[in-house]
Amino acid sequence: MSEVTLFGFPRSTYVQIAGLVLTHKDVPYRFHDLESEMGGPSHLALHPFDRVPILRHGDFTLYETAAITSYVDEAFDGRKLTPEEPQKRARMNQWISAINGYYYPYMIYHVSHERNVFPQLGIPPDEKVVAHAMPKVEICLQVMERQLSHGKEYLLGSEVTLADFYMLPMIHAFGFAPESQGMYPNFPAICTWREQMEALPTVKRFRAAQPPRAPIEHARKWAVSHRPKY
Ligand SMILES: N[C@@H](CCC(=O)N[C@@H](CS)C(=O)NCC(=O)O)C(=O)O
Repeated sequence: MSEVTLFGFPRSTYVQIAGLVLTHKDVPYRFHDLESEMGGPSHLALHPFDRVPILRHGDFTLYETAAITSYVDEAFDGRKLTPEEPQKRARMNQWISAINGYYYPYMIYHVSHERNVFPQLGIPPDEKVVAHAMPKVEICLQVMERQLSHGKEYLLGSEVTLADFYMLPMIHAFGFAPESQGMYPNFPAICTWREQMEALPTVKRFRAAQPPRAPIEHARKWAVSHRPKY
């Protein structure tokens, strides 16, 4: 098999999605930590929009998590994470789009960055950013709770799909914000889903391979380059 390399920095939620999917599909891969290269020429040569993750498979290089996860699911053996049935597949894609459009921006880009990423670098949080995001986070969690109620094991029912591996890093990272402690217990179906996800051999293997949570040094520049303002 041609060599597979995942490029990114370990705490990135999107890099974790790609890592979880590679792990679930049992694809051996090498992780190239871009932390010291972020925004520099070697990174921009891989991703012209200055983001992560990037996947390399042999001489094929790909960026954007949706493209990467679909490729990994199709190109490698193992149980499919994409439903065959068009309506189920559409529902999975609806979840992925909602995660990109609402869950990531409010839970991670707004709250996690202000509560965890910036304070760990000595940058005080902007409470206005958090206050603006929290009602939207509440809606995100309500919608997810409704989807999982009636005993659904995973977002689409009894089968784990790409949508679950998209969601897990969001729920995990927001879990480090103090706001989550008051909120998560109000969403019992989400708590059960999270426990089930964390108990999957894939997730255990992935977590065991992760380095300790270190501050994201290159995020110092986010405070000036792309911090929301209210
Ligand atoms: N549309 C991209 C979004 C990826 C993304 O926003 N990644 C974040 C990390 S979670 C990033 O690269 N941020 C810029 C940086 O770290 O400087 C995808 O789906 O892959």
